[in-house]
Amino acid sequence: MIRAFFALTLPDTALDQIERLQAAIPFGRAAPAENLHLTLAFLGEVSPETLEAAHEAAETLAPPPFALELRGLVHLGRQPGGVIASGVVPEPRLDGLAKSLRSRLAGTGIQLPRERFRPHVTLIRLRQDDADDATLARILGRHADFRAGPIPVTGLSLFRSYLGGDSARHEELARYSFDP
Ligand code: 3AM
Repeated sequence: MIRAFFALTLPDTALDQIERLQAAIPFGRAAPAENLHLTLAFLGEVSPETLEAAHEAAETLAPPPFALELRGLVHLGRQPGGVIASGVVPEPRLDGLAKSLRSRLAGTGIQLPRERFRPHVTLIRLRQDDADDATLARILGRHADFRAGPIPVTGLSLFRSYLGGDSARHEELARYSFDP
């Protein structure tokens, strides 16, 4: 089985802005630049046949190119633990892209996790004893004005995720470019 997900990748300018922010947060494990992405749809563990069906579904997407901006920080998951992620300035074309992708995947019979789409970029992974509530709230507040972008969305990628060790390793299996 193959653990896979669809995501947007980030340009170097945004990666640099993120790296500076990560360096300013004194706890947790910073996600390495090659792992930074915005997940559109998590497939879970799928067979090679299902992966191929997902690949074919993604090839039919043709949204107009648009741009995103990251804004602010949020804590996701249960505290203690969870992750610090950046939020995304609301963008209907991003929601539309995630919806089209997910409905095409569902059309091939792929069962996706039920959670609604909550755009974010995971920046820091927290261990249980990394930060108490007050420390976390202080850090989120201190960096509330964090911005990164613009992030041109000219395509999306299919990633394989290898778990194990301290952080997952991601391998880009395919890239789908949107024609202008
Ligand atoms: O790094 P982010 O948060 O964008 O959270 C996981 C990660 O996204 C998400 O898939 C991405 C690659 O691992 N993910 C992992 N397990 C998940 C699940 N059961 C999940 N998303 C939804 N349901």
